[in-house]
Amino acid sequence: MISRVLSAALAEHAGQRVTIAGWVHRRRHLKSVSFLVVRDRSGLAQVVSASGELPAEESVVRVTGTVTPAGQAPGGVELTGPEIEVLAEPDKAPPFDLYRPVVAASLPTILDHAPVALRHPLLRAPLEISAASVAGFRETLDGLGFTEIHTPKIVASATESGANVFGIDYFGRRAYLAQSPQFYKQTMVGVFERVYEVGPVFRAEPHDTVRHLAQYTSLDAELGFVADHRDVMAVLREVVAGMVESVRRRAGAAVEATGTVLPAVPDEIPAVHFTEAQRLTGEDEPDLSPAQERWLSEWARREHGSEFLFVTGYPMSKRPFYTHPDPARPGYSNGFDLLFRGLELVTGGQRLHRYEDYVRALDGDVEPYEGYLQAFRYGMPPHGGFALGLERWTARLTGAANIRQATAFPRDLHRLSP
Ligand code: AMO
Repeated sequence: MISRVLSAALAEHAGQRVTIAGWVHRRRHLKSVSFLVVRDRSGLAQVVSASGELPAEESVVRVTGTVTPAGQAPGGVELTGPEIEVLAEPDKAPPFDLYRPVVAASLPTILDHAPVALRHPLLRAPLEISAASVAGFRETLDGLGFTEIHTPKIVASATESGANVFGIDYFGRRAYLAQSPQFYKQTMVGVFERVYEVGPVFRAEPHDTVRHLAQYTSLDAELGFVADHRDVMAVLREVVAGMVESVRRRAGAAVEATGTVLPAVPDEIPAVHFTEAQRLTGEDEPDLSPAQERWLSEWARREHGSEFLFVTGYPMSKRPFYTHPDPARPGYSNGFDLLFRGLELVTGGQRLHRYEDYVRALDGDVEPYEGYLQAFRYGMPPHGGFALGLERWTARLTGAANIRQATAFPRDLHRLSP
């Protein structure tokens, strides 16, 4: 259970009458006395009442009582002589007992009842870790001179590939839900040099897996004046370290509750070239399979003591058209992935930055991309960037088996509500 205790704060008011407000977490009747445990955003507090009549679990209450030392209570104090005001009564009981330390419900039951299930401290904890991670992402990039941007999620063309894009009707025209802020973040490098975005992206994923969502939160960054992809990887290393540090600082109780083991981020994250990754795994497919990613992660842990591994130099044929080729190795790119605990967590790389290179990459078919390509017609610096999938990060960090445990309201092949 969350170890933070609301009554620890109450201890500073021993002997005084105080008012707290929250939800009835648990009620318990003994022979002559009843106990009410109240939960608020900071933790739990025990209330002792002589009355046998107590509001039901998940009632919203305001309680005024005297702070009294009590060895057995969480935080060493309880409220006695309470006046209890019920602000809202629940219509029915929660789908499972929220006060039990272990969650006695299946994932579908939890997801179907998310608005109430997520009140369980253990189910809420990954969301706290996620929030702390985003704070660390922003903090690190703000410190490096990046500007936060907000780009449209209703767009005119696919960015990553046409295959997994959702089409929508936009006032009678064909439009799409953005698969990535890719084009816009590149464009904004021409304005700010260094930009980032935290926002939803949409992927019409036809696969029902534990690592894919149809909507997820993408942590994107893009920066100008890079020598090549290695400058981007160096920024990514800082970002990941900042996220881990922020989780440690801001979400300590959630880390403890979930048994999360925070990774060490090496000063230099080990990197292997794609061809070397193929040689190591003894495969020669043009992309890495999930099994290869797991194997490589294990290898990095064994050989380099690192839970992170960069794979660089993916074949050009497997990367989107905006990818910059490796000038030294024809057919290979300056694109990379970052693997974390067996899974692809980040994709990034250096991009093309000259207009004529885009015309060539698109085989002259520039018309659908006219808006985006304006940036390149008016001069763009060599640049690159990356995108980190927030839910994958949170799931990997907390050891959740399913990405759906790392978001409040997952969207997938089957799920559209709540
Ligand atoms: P990519 O398509 O590889 O790259 O996505 C980047 C990262 O997003 C996460 N991710 C997903 N998470 C949950 N569900 C999904 N369906 C899903 N698909 C991807 C992964 C992945 O590494 N524009 C490029 C990024 C760039 O080059 O800057 C892009 O979107 O963690």
